[in-house]
Amino acid sequence: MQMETDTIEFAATANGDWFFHCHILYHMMSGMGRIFSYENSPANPETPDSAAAIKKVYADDRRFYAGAKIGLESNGSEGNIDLANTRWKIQTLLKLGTSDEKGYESETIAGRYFGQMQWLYAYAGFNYQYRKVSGPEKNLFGQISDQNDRHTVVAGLAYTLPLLFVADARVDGNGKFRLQLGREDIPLTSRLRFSLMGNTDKEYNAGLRYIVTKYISVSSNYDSDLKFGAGITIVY
Ligand SMILES: [Cu+2]
Repeated sequence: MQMETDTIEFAATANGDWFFHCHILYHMMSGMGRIFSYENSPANPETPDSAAAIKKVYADDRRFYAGAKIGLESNGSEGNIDLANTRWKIQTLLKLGTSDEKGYESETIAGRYFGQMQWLYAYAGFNYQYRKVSGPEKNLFGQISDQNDRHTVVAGLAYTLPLLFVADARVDGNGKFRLQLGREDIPLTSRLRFSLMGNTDKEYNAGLRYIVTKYISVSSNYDSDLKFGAGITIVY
C-alpha cells in the first residue's frame, strides 16, 4: 500500500546489477524502481559508464505527470487537475456551483513534499472565491469570513496522518486562518469509495463514488455550499 514499508527476502544468486521495480508500469516510470549491485562485480559491457546509466534510470523520478478528477453533478462541478512528480505538485481546484448562492471557487497552488516518507507538503498559491451570502459569516476562529469575495494568496502546510487523513493548516493574504481535515478514496468495497472533508470555514463535504471503469465513476456528494448532487466523476 502507499506509504507502507515492506521487508523482502530474496535469493541473490547472480552478481552484477539487479533492477527492483514495481510491475505497475506507470509506477515504475515515475520512479518506483531501484538498482542494487554486488560490490566488485565486473562492469556490465552494455553500460560501461555505470554512474551515467544510473543517473538516466533515476531521472524518471523527476518526470512530471498530469492527473485529474472532475465531478459533473446535478449541484455543480467540483474537481482538481494536477501536474506532479515525486516531490513537486502544481494543482488547480475548481468548484462551480449552479447559482450565485452556491458559489464559485478556483485555487491554484504549487508545493513540495518533504522528508523521506513525504508526510509533509508545503504550498503557496492563489485563491479566488465568490459566494452570495445574506450576512457576515464567521469562521471557527471568530474571524469574519472572506468567502463571499476572496481574491488572495494562500500559504499552508499539509500533513498526512495515519489512515491517510490529510490535515491542512493555512493562512490567506487577508489574514484568515483555516484548518482542514479530510480523506479521499476510503475503500468501502473494491469499487465503492467514500470521501470526507471538514474545515474551520464551516465547509464540509461527504461523497460516494462507484468505479464503473478506469476513467468513469457514478458519484454523489453532499457539500455545505453546493448541497446534494449526483452525477459522474471522470478520473484521469
Ligand atoms: Cu507501484
